[in-house]
Amino acid sequence: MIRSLLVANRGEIAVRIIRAARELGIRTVAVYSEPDRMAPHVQEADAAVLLGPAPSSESYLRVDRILEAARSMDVEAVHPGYGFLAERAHFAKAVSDAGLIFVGPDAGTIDAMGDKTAARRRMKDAGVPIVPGLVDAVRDSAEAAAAAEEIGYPVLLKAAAGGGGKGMRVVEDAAALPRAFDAAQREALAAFGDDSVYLERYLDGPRHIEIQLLGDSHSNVVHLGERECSIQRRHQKLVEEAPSPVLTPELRKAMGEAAVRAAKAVDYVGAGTAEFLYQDGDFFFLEMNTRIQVEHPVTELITGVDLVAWQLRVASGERLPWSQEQITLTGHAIECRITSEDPDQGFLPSTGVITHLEIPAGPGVRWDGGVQEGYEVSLHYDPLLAKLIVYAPTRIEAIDRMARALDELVVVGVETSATFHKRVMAEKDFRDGQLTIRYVEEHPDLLEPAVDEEALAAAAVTAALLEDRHRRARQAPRIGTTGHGMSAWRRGARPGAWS
Ligand code: MV4
Repeated sequence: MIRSLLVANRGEIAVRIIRAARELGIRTVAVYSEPDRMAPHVQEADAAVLLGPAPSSESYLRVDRILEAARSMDVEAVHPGYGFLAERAHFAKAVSDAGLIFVGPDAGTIDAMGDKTAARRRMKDAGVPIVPGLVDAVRDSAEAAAAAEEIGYPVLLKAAAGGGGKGMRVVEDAAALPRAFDAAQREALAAFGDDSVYLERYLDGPRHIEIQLLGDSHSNVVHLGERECSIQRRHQKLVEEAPSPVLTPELRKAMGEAAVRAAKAVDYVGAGTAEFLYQDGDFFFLEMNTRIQVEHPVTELITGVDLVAWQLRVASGERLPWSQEQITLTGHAIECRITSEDPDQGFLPSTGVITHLEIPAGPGVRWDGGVQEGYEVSLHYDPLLAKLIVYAPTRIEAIDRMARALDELVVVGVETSATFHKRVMAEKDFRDGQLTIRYVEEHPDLLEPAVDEEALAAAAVTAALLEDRHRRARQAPRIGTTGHGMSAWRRGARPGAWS
């Protein structure tokens, strides 16, 4: 087993990795930027090394400084987390060239999955269903037009070097193709330094469902079921859950087996995710993420498998101990990404010092956090403050548990996405499991402050009563008041509950 690990990340995922490492008896080294000097990941590691000033380009993205820290602290392995350097093949290569263990797949696998057309070709050859379309880039708009006729409109132009939605263009008909092609090429070049584009049939309103994979260095791969990630806005996921409310055991098995074929086709080692689009009983491979994902806890809760611990164990050469049949899914888990963004202002980033933080607790509640009271939220990094994850026997119980946990959460100092999440937990289509990647745009009310007329009226009455009581108390001191009036002001109080 690895005995020491450098965690090349920050925030909640760095804390998560440090926790797994400690349980395995692994010594941990954190790295940090100047403003993160007192951050939780620095405090929880056994040692910490300063990388540089706040900007990521001068700290968490500095491969040279990270490798120097690894050398000076004499660690054996490096865990990249997600984001930052996690899916940069050059980083994986630099780590192994330095004689260290990279906790993740090798540079070749990261590269193979980074090129979308090459990945599609490989997946098609491996018998993994892909969205109908091309497996090669097109040279010009005439070639694109010919392909589009064959695929059938609407089609979607995508950047071959892409991912994450950049350089994507929906094309409704042949007349719109030439301009869309030029725009997609330009955007692909700007975003990825490569103007190659290809096309697929456009799916209108599918679900985003992904399969968690684990592979070891002895050619074993298992899947750990799916996560439903349809609730997103501008390619940022907001709520994830496991299992998906739509998958039958048969579909889960078919999708899981396809994902395992995908992983085996690239000799996958470590934790990875196969992303699919799902529509009307059909599923299509989209891309493979060669990292631990933000939403991994929902899978951990329904499988009982510690994914980060297993990343470290397979990186140490251990064998996965399960056959596929031994992986079972129990109960339901939901995750809300608590970000420093204001849902009532179009998810505008919010900054400031967190002056007060009350973390939800109680049965079935998990908090994967990366901030504490006194922490200053800036614009330098991703707005994810923490993940609130709940587990319950059934989906509806998990939703009600999440609503309860969100009511317990208090963050003072920055606005958070929690107001949005509360609205989602109460929304009918969500509760019915009616989800597509267009869920947020199709429910614009979720992005507006809900005026609760009843609560407003109750608050006004309470204020009047308190004022009246206060006046009487002044006039006739020492006449007993119950003091119960104030309890009406507790968080999440419902009108009627205190009358
Ligand atoms: C699609 C699609 C519809 N049809 N491909 C967006 C990011 C990139 N990874 C793939 N994406 C999509 N590909 C076809 N053929 C719709 C999306 C898409 C999407 C996919 C997953 C999660 C959220 C999304 C939001 C908008 C569009």
